[in-house]
Amino acid sequence: MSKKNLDETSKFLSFVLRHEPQAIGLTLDSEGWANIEELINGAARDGRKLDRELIEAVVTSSDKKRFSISEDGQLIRAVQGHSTKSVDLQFEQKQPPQTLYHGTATRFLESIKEQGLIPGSRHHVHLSQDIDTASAVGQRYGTVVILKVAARQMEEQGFKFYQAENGVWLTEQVPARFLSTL
Ligand code: HQG
Repeated sequence: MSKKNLDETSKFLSFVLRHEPQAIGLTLDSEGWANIEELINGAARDGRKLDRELIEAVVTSSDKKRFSISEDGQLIRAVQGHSTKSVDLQFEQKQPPQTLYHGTATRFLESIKEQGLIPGSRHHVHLSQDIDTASAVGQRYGTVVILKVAARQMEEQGFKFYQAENGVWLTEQVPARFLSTL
């Protein structure tokens, strides 16, 4: 199992389990779970050879722990990052640390200063607990800039925070007044 195969499969799983399950005729339940057999069959019809061993290797090797498999081994889901409307993960509300971080690209800054952080096509704005992670996230889009989010202050003012299984912090939006550059 090559790293290339694992990476490509991880991207494919992100695509179908977060964004477009219908692309391979897959249905997710409201908590984002897909049946692994159906996933394998749907992928096969799309010309992509998946098997349980490969799927399990992707889940175990994922640096960000993007996916989880149900206890009975029948189902798989992405733990965060969804855009598909059919899924509404019931995250538990959790008190955030004083400060969280958001890595973005300099070209988005002007718009962020006007609108604050908005989820775009995803269900939530994604925040990181440490600067290194935020930096890696921001680099995907260009010259990185790290924003500090006054998370605890937001929470005190009624904004809700959630933490996905893999540690990523989520909230609906971050108004600009809670943001500062690092
Ligand atoms: C930006 C990855 C203009 C925002 C990562 C970001 C993360 C605005 C981009 C996860 C804006 C959205 C999510 C505004 C926000 N004006 N731009 N008002 N508000 N933005 O990919 O947070 O590898 O949807 O700063 O690790 O970058 O896929 O979100 O640059 O956890 O598992 O709009 O994706 O995880 O981009 O990344 P994204 P993100 P995976």
